[in-house]
Parts: sequence; C-alpha cells; structure tokens
Amino acid sequence: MSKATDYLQSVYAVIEHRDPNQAEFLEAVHDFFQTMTPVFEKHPEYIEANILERLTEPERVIQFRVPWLDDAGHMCVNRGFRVQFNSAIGPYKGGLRLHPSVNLSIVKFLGFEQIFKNSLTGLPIGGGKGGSDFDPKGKSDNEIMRFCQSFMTELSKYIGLDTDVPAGDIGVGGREIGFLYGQYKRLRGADRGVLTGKGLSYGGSLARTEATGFGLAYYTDEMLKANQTDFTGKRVAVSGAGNVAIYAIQKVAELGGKVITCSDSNGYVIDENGVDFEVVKQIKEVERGRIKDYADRVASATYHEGSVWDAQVAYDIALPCATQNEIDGAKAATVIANGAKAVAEGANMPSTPEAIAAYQQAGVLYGPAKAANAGGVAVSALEMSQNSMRLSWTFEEVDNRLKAIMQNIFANSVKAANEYGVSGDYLSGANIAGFTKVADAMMAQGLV
Ligand code: NDP
Ligand code: 2IT
Repeated sequence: MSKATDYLQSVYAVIEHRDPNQAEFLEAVHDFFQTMTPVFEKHPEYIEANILERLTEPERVIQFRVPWLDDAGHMCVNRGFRVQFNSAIGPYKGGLRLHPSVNLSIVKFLGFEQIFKNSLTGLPIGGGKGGSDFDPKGKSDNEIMRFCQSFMTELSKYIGLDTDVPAGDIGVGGREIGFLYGQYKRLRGADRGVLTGKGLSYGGSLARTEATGFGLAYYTDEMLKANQTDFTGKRVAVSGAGNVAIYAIQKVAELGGKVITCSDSNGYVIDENGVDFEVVKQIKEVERGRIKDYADRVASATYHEGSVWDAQVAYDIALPCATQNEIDGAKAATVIANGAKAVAEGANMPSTPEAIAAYQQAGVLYGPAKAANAGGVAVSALEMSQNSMRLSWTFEEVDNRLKAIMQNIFANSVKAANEYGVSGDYLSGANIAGFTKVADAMMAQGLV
C-alpha cells in the first residue's frame, strides 16, 4: 500500500470512529476519498499537513430548537442546523433544506460537498449548509412564515454577509427566503447580501431561480460535446419536479432534447410529447400540487406510482434532480438497460456508490453533482456581488456568466483529470480541481 492510500484509510477510520451513525456523511467522504489517491501521491505535503482530517471536521456545527405555533394553536418543535464547514476561500455559502429527513448527517454531507462545489465555481465562497426536519408539505403560508421567523430568530446570530450566506435547497424557495429575510431584517438590519435567492424586488438576482437547472443543462451539453454528441434529438429522463428539475426541463428542450419524465416522491409521469415545463411550473410553483396532476392536464402523459428510475422506458440521458441516493445499484442497472449513455446530477449525491460503479463499468458518461449542479450557488455568488455593488445585471448578463462558469467547471475538471492521470474521469477531475484550491488556501493560512 502506498503512503497516500495508507493516509486516506487512516483518516477515514478516524471519521468513521467519530461518527459511525452518520451514513450520508460517511458516504460522501468515502466517495471523495476514493478519488484522492493521485493527489496525495503527488503532494505528500498535504499528508504532512494532515489536510484531510482538518477538512472533514466542520469548523463549526450549530444546532438549535425551533419552536413555532401551528394554525390550530399547537406548540410545535423542530430541530434547526447550520454547519459552517469550511471558510478557507470565502464566507460559508450553501442552502437551507426543509424536509422531515433532515438530520446532522445529511446537513454534513451536503456541507462537505458544498466546499468543493463552491471552489469549482471559481468564486470566493466557502462551504456550509443548514436546514430543519420541519415538513413544509400541507402547511399554510402562515405556518411557513411562523416557522421561518422562529428559525431565523436563532440562525441570525450566526450568519452575516461576510461570514455565512444561506440560500434555498429542498423545501426552501422564494417564499421561504422572503420570510427568512424579513425576519433577519427586523433583528439585524437590512443586509441584503446575507441571503441569496431573494425576490427581485428586494435584492434578488435575475436568473437565480433558473440557475441550477440551466447550469445542469449547460454542463451536460459540454460533457456531450466533448464526446462528439449533443442534446439534439436525445430523449432525457428527469427526476424531481422542483426548482432544479423545472428549469433543467426548460433548458434541455431549448438545447434540442426531449424530456420525457419528471417525478415527485409519490410517482412519475411519462410524456412522449416532451414534458411541458410551464405545466410543471404551474402545478409545483403556483399550486404546490402533486405531479400526478400533470397527467390529468396533459393528454399525452401517463402517471405511475413509484420511482422513475424503476421505469422501463427508452432514453439517452438521465438527469436525477430530486434527492440523495435516489439511484442505487439496481436502479442504475435499469437506467443503463433503458439506454442511458450519460448521467448528470442536478441533485446532491443522487447516485449511490454502487450506481456510480455501474455507470463507470458500462462506460456511461458521468457528470457528478459537485460540478453539474454548481450553477445555483454560482449565481448566488453573483447575487452577492450585485448586492455589494448595489447594481442589478440583466437576465442575459447573469445567464452568460452562468454558462461561462459551467463551461469552466467542465474544462477545469477535464484538465485536473488529465494532470493526475485519470483522463475522462469527470468525477475525479471535479473532486481534484475543487480540492486543490481549498487545500492550498488552508496550507497558506497555517493551522486552520
Ligand atoms: P425542491 O424542493 O424544489 O424540489 C425537490 C423535488 O425532489 C420535489 O419534486 C420532491 O418531491 C423531490 N424529492 C425530494 N425529496 C425526495 C425524496 N426523498 N424522494 C423522492 N423525491 C423527492 O428542491 P430543489 O429542486 O431545489 O432540490 C432538488 C435537489 O437539487 C436536491 O438534492 C438539492 O440539494 C439539489 N440542489 C438544489 C439547488 C438549488 O439551487 N435549489 C442547487 C444545487 C443542488 P416531493 O415534492 O414529493 O417531496
Ligand atoms: O446545493 C446547493 O448548491 C444549493 N442548494 C444552492 C446553495 C446556494 O447558496 O445557492
């Protein structure tokens, strides 16, 4: 065993020993370590500096009680989190997730991945993530507001436009960011740059809503073109029907592809005519309904219970845009049998290690989340820039910058993979390119 693999294994053992029950965090770290051998073989100084043990321990973890009143007057309690993972290259930056599954393991896995994603954008942002096990489904607007106000009452003590800048994630969109910002302003004053994903009338950036989905399509387009193909005439399977999925569907269609599926946690639709993103948008963003409603409205669509990744339907490209571990080994086998030649991740960690191994074995092009879904946080950083300058760029200006950032991320991943002897491996390339920048910043700053 080389010194590098020895080091990787020994640090992983420490992490596993510290947090044996944090399955998602361990999975994210394990996946990452698997791509790091060439880096530590080339840079023994990172081993000397014990960079990985430092990098895998969050700088700070904040956990707090979120008491709130429901419409019936019941006193409810949820658990709030903010993990401030790494600030080597800039203020902590990352979304807030509201979903009943949220726990420390999930927030840590998301915060860990965010470090490298944010580094890849080329913008000066560190990594963080937060959220709560609050379930927004079925709640009234007033309940959402009271929850967000209570959540921010505590969170406001720990964030700031130069220290930690949260944004949206699952269950947190424009409505929630508005309530969170309103409460922050009452408590601490009008620092617009303290949250991103804001409404356009109070400091939001054009194209932030679209950014993750559009960015995913731009990244995938780059990956396809580097392999002598593109979206033209391709059948595309998308999962999810939320913020990332909706705008991925729109942009894929604009780039010449045909999206034939989308889904939510109950089931999925197949629309052979191509999913109409305006209908999904109306159902999900305006009515807050279920994807089943799509099939009631669109004659060419059929609705099915269960996971879209179990469906046997032909497609060329898969874009998982729902949640972590949505594609396991068995589902990956179905995706490959359905004809997928490329998978690019809109969601964070949607593929299990078994799924990733299956793509690699089958020669499926694989665009990992950290790279492929970095468009959202990239435009968040552009929102911070616009807030600081007290300027608003046009949609076209932001979209052009987003596209250039996604092209750079792909190019830098390819370059890093070539440099470290793993050409064509976009996962290793993204991890290495994201990591080396953060590691060098940490080394330069001494023992941090
Ligand atoms: P939304 O809340 O807007 O939408 C989430 C979608 O995924 C919904 O259709 C939801 O269905 C589905 N989903 C969520 N959890 C599950 C589950 N456990 N099983 C099946 N389906 C599920 O979230 P986003 O679109 O913002 O986020 C989707 C993914 O993209 C997440 O992994 C997020 O971390 C990632 N991401 C988001 C970014 C952003 O800017 N928003 C940026 C980068 C990554 P249902 O309504 O039934 O729950
Ligand atoms: O996972 C992610 O990158 C996000 N949820 C977006 C974070 C952000 O700060 O815009």
